[in-house]
Amino acid sequence: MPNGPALIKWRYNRSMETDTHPTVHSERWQNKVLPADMVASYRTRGFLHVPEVLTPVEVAYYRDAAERAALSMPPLSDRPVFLQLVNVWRSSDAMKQLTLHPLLGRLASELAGVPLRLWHDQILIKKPHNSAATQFHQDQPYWPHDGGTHAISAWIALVDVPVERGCMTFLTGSHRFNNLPAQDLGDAHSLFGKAPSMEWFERVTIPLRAGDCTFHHARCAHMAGSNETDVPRVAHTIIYTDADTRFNGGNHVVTAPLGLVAGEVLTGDMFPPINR
Ligand SMILES: O=C(O)CCC(=O)C(=O)O
Repeated sequence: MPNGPALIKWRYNRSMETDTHPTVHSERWQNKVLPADMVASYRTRGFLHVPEVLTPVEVAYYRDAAERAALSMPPLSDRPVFLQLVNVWRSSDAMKQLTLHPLLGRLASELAGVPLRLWHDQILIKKPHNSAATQFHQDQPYWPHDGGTHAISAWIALVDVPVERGCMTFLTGSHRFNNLPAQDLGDAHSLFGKAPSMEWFERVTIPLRAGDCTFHHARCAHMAGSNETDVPRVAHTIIYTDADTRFNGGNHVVTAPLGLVAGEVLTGDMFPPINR
């Protein structure tokens, strides 16, 4: 599908747009470690809502950059659940600033509690009136990793994401389930067929204001609803993994072109360490 015309129809009122990279970060979290109860909640439940990680000026700047990336980059997939762009930071200087954002990296490191490196990023756009939900799944089974037991994703809302626009729902405690086979995120029964007890786990749905984010553990099962609104749901995700994660030889779009050998640590320009 040609991205251009479809996306141009969605363009926003850019009254807050700035062409200059915003250097002022959210005051709410500057020079402040995450409170111990938030860290404990993440480790017990497998996910956490962190409000106001981006300022309104940052949101406008990165939303514009994400839209421009969607117009210019070939998507990895444009399937019913979402339009997916992978490793946007490698082609967009503006999005690189978000993917390597020091505040997000620091918060992720505090939650994981171990040194991290970048695994990859993604822009995930659910088009208006898209009836397809992203069904429950864990992320880790998709990845060619040995180790990486603390891998964590930041899911950043670049528009307001109420329930009706496709916010995320998490299954509390599901991050303790290891070694499940990959689940089909187009099939509502896939996860529960592989882990029947999870059907009865607490489900926590978290609407986000633009600039808020959720963090989730790579094995925390999650889904995102359909987008019933007139506005595209634009989210950016930054995926971090343990700094000592090794490549296991599996197939993945990020590692396929790199000629890695099974057993080697994911390192180098593609997987920069995150400074805490
Ligand atoms: O945004 C979505 O639709 C799903 C996101 C997701 O599965 C993830 O960030 O791991």
